[in-house]
Amino acid sequence: MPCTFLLYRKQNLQKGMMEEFMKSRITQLLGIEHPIIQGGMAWVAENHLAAAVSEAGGLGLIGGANAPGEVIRDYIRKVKEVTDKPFGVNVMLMSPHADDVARVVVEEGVKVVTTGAGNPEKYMDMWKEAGIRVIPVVASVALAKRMEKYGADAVVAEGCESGGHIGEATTMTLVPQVVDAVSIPVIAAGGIGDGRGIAAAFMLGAEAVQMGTRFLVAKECVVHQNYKDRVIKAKDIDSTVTGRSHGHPVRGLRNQMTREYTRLEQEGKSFEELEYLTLGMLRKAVQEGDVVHGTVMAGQIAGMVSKEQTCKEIIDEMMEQAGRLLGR
Ligand code: TUI
Repeated sequence: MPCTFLLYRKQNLQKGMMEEFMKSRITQLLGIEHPIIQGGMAWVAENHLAAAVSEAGGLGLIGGANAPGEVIRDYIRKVKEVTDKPFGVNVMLMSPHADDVARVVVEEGVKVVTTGAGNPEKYMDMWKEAGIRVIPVVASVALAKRMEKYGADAVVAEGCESGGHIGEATTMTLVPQVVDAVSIPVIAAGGIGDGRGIAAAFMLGAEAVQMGTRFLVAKECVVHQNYKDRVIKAKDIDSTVTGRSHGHPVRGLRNQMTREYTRLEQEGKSFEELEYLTLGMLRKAVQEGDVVHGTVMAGQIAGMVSKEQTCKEIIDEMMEQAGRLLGR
């Protein structure tokens, strides 16, 4: 697969159209200015964050998480009230409400759907018939190929540097392997937090990036201040993965809860026995600011996130840096 971004770049430089810099099949497909997608983070990515990212020229996502369909319908309507730029919804496939959310996005005329934590095959026909751009998040080449076969418009290849539910492969190894395996555009995710990461992702063949952790500390992000402060103070090795022994690996910042979880996991406790430690604990951290007992999902780039900024400041700064590195 030739690097589509470089092709665009050459054509555009020839035409002298510098404003077209870093356009790709993804910016075209989604009708967005910058190749930046905000992760659909559970409990975090609600209407304010999604609208702010979209207004700043990226693609804002509402995170479906474990929320009922009607909550997501309300978020969708609130985003539409404040922006007419494109935005999307992430359907978290492990949610008990996934069927409802999958239907609500069709009813509300959402243009872009991403999926996470599973295989979205059973919804693909319904979404494609509704004209929705479908972008599954994948953690393996096998699922990327399968999604292409089922009509996905693009895939997000997410490496295990990401926060939250993760796969096994790193971004550096997964992205080029997925790029080589499919013809649809690939969006890189996991461990990308600034313009250097964006430039590197494009060099791996990605045509856009998805970022969560950097947007966690955006001024428009409603996550509790304690959560933001914890991310801002985090160092390079402050995240850890719990749940590997049960096949549900989740990356978050180390705290009393993750230490206890790890200890019990090493003792061989079952998933059911450990569930009490995490049930409702993401909400507790995000909304109540309990970053000691709560689940503080964040990716490995937390160590690089040093200040609160608006979504526009974050996106403009990263695009400027990426542009400089890629020889604008
Ligand atoms: O989905 C995510 N990240 C998430 S979802 C989430 S909500 C949650 N809350 C508490 C516990 C667990 C989750 C928090 N973070 N990222 C996308 C992603 N999808 N990463 C990895 C995958 C994935 C993994 C395996 C997708 C498909 C898959 O296998 C499907 C199959 O059938 O092979």
